[in-house]
Amino acid sequence: MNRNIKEIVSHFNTKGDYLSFKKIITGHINDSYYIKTSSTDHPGYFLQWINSNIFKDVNGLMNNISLVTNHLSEKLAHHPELVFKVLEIIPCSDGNKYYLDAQGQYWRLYTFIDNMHGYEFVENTEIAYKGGEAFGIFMSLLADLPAGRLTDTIPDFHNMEKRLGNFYHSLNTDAAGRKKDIPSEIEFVMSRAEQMLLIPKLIKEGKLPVRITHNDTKFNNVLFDANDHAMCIVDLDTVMPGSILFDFGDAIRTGANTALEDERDLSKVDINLPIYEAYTQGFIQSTRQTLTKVEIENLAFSARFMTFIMGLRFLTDFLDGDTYYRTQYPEHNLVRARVQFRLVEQMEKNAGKMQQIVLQSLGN
Ligand code: GN1
Ligand code: MG
Repeated sequence: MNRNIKEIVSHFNTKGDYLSFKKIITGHINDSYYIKTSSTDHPGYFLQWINSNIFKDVNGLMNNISLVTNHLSEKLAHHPELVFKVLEIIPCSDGNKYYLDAQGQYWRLYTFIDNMHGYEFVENTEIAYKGGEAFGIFMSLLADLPAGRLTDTIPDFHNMEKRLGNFYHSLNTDAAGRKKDIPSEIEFVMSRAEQMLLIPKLIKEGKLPVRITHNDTKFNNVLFDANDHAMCIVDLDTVMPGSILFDFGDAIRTGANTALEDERDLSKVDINLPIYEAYTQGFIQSTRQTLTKVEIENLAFSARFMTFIMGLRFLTDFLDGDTYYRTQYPEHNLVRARVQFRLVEQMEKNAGKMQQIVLQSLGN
């Protein structure tokens, strides 16, 4: 794809003239760039190409982000004790929230959040606590934004029934001829499929509340400042109606894994219980007023649920021939799936302790 970044940026209302760009390697879906302008008192911009093969309704998606960021800014204005930053959408010169180029590609621009860092790997329990607290605050601040105003940017995103259905379909199709390589992973999925349907069942029966949730709470989506204060929640593409369990679970999947998402040495993969405990405490601290009994009962299990669903999605994409996630080598999705499944096993072994930690954190 031919990308003229300078030309693309020229359609947005920037401060200063375009000077240069730098590609930022992050995420598996969109492409990101840092944009430097001639303005000396501006941190620059964060340009993103939005993958519209995955996000089919970019207009709805950008409306969601606009509603959410406006709501957060208003709420924070009334809560001076909460020191947070909110992503700022930079509109195009015609007022549009995104730019659709002549090749049919979608672009958006944010103010760059400078002097912040995220954690690919959570280094200590203090960081974990603050991350949990921040994601909890994010959700709590959005609690009074009517969920019906947001579009589902990816319908059935964490719907296990649908994800299992897609997996079985890909297994039957075997588009890339890879089914023969994964007998033990198929067995892993089959043996756990039924228990994983508990959460969708509770949602269907109305026993788990549907709230506005982030739905992609990788730990590195919390940005920390130089003093390690959790300052900003980023990656808002999937903020839409969902269960709080999705947000808790995905943060544990990423933050409390002793290894990275694509570690080849599975012996390094384990659940880091002290990090899990600290995250749980921080999260409960900021959500305890909101959490229902059924949510609490399933909080520990949600970590396993989200780890399983990500493993399932990586494995499905491996079967499909890597059509969804960006990969760096042919078996990358399989490596990712194996890490998730190993982590599920480790969580199974520690299920009792994980449940106990939730209960203890509520007592604090
Ligand atoms: C994708 O691109 P990134 O890293 O923000 C995916 C998430 C997965 C994640 C796995 C829209 O997120 O659901 O958890 O990869 N996002 C989408 O690392 O599918
Ligand atoms: Mg994301």
